Amino acid sequence: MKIMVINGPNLNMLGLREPSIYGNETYAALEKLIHETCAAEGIEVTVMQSNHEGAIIDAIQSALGNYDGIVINPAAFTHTSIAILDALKAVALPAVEVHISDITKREPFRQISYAGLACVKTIAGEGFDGYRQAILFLKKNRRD
Ligand code: CA2
Repeated sequence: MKIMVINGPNLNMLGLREPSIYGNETYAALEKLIHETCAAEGIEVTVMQSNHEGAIIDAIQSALGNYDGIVINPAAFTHTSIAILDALKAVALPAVEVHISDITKREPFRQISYAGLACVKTIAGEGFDGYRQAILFLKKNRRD
């Protein structure tokens, strides 16, 4: 099984600011957790982060025919990007939306998720462990 993990804008700043919301751990630590989880589960993984909406759309499109599922934290683009929603719909791969914080308990503008409309599951407020849960969910619900 092969999955793509896509992280949106500013997630590369994790651990450097706002530890009360996103914790003290760095983006490098998040990548390590994802690689370790996938290695333990026998899953091949590509992890990417971009601050650019178009690069995220290109990554989603490139998953078609090459990956079995997507884990995506579109970060702030979650709440604004119909283009990312359309890309997820276009590839129609099983996708799980992850948010480190609980977006349902934050500002009203964070409670709207466009990307989530094309995802089979949303995991929010579980910290970095949400990525591990998303990977396990994709493995368990793998389409053959
Ligand atoms: O909770 C999440 O994972 C978010 O997707 C994170 C986004 C935010 O815009 C979403 O509403 C929820 C923010 C990404 C990282 O932002 C940082 C801001 C300051 C310091 C470090 C990271």
